[in-house]
Amino acid sequence: MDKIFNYINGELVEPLSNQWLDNYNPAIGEVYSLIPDSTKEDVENAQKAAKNAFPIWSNSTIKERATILQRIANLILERQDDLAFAESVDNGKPLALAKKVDIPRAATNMSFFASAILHENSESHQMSQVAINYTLRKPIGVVGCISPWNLPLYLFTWKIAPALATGNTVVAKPSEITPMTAFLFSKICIDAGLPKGVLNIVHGLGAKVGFEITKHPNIKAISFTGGTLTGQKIAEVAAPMFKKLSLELGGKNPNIIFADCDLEKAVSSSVLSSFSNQGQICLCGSRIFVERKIYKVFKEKFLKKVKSLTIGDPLEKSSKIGSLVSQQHLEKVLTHIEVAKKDGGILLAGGNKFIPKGKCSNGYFLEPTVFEGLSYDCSTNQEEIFGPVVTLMPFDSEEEVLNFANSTKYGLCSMVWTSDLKRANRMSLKLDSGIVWINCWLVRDLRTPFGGMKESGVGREGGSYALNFFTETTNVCISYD
Ligand code: TXE
Repeated sequence: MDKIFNYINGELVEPLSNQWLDNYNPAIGEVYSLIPDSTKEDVENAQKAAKNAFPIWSNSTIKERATILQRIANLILERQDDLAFAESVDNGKPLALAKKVDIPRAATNMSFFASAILHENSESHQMSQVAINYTLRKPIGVVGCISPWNLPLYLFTWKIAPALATGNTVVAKPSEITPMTAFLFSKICIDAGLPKGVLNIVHGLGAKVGFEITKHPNIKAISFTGGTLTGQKIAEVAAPMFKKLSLELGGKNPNIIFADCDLEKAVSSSVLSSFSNQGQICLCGSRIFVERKIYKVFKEKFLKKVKSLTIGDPLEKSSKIGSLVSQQHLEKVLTHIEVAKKDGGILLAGGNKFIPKGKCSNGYFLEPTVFEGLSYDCSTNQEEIFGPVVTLMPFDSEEEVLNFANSTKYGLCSMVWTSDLKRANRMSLKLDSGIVWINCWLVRDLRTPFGGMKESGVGREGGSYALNFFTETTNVCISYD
């Protein structure tokens, strides 16, 4: 059985406890590797390594840091086939998706921040004849990066890249459900010549390793992506310690379709925003609101495409829908489907476990599921399901659909389909969302602010937002006298 090792002080090491956790391949429902069941002592060693590495790394030049990050990006691309295969096996997502999205984006994360740090500028403020102010941005020290299982290497590198680029040293924890690509990433860092202790990866359970990282007094900032409930737990520990916190949490995103939209484009994009990655993306549009006059035609076209989606072995090129990430998550999503039925939902597609023939017959597969006839305020339309389950609902006015859209405790992203630019701007002003996509979905410029409001999180990632999060700011005022 393959073993995954921690990456501490530049070495691949076993957990001090020599205790291991099973790592599943969700498409076949079997354990295929073991991950360290790390403890407080492993986190302590990682933190010490990061602390010892900080003076040299923080005093390196931005050119030196940019060069190493770019070398890591190049090695990700060189090994992208192995990384994509590992991601698909670990997460259950189609291999084609891992090849097209996850791994290329991980490389882009590294190269983007390798370049961003070279072009980052800071402010100065002239006080006429009195004085000049300039803003210094300095690395914080040892920082913690904790990431989820839905886009494992993509979200892991999205945090690590800006943290390293700004001269911090890192203690990172990937999800225990999808640890493999983080392990392969640690080998890439060694091969790229990242100095020992600059990045440390400690595998293990959230409530153990994640908790120890969050509460360690020498880990000065926490960048987290995951569930809202976990975000609350992290904040409870970190806030009284006055740690900087970046929390990217759940979503329940409205996908709003006006009658004057490009219908074919709206339908095709809505299939992707509903079911990509088996609906396990915080940015998925799980509530589809359609202007009444086109509701029938949209529903027909949408359902036709949904029912043609091929579910099956994620390694098969033809598979559009892979397995969910775990048995536990499959059960959670099935429970939501039962609740939707009890709430009076009319099942238009899916709703059942899917059992492929052959080697994936024990995998955690679920049919893409579509409901209509539910009220906007029922739990199915209020709670994040994080699986291939969406609801359709007609609306009659902008005011009505804004009320529906803004009714949840989340505020991550919204999609608006319309050919009326004034309406698009009006809606964007009024939607409770950190991101609004007009006539598109998941179009990403990494310089833009990324994140949500309400219970979708605190802070923004991306571009200067990430570089500013991972630095402390000093204003220096020099008198002219
Ligand atoms: O996230 P978790 P999971 C949502 C989605 C999903 C739910 C749970 O609703 O069903 O979150 O998913 C670590 N202290 N999203 O289980 O549990 C954990 O080990 C410190 C939306 O992935 O939040 C993992 O590394 N760390 C999200 C990471 O936190 C802790 C994407 C995320 O785990 C911890 C994924 C603790 N007490 C899930 N408990 C998005 N917005 O993209 C756990 N962890």
